[in-house]
Amino acid sequence: MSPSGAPLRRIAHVGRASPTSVIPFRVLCDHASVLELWQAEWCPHSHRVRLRLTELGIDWIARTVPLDRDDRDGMEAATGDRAIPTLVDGETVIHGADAIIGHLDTHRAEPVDAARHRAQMRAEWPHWVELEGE
Ligand SMILES: N[C@@H](CCC(=O)N[C@@H](CS)C(=O)NCC(=O)O)C(=O)O
Repeated sequence: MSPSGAPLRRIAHVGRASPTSVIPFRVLCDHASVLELWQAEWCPHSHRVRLRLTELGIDWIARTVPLDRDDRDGMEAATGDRAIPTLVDGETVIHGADAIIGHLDTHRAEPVDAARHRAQMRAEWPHWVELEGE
């Protein structure tokens, strides 16, 4: 059972050992302090934020926005803006990749393997270096 009393969904893991110490999705969603990132896969600024979240080892919820800003009434109601990326961290709403990354770096400690995540990105996807540099 989750804290809200809703039954947890059973998840079948195919081809891999079950992960340990993973927060079930329902529990994550019930957690008031979970970060929400309003973003899109095609947005390079969103991508920078997602990489930093990965480096910091942070679980977060993806809010995928409609393509057209005119269709983002739900986002504006939730965040006060229609531009991506936008991060909601509790009562705080941060707009723009640099401001979001600055916020994360101010409030979250960098785990020891953060640099390895960064290096892995450059190794797996060299185009990242063209976009962002070394
Ligand atoms: N200075 C902002 C620029 C963000 C930006 O240009 N976002 C693009 C998408 S990648 C955008 O707003 N496109 C219009 C939209 O769909 O919201 C940042 O660094 O995050």
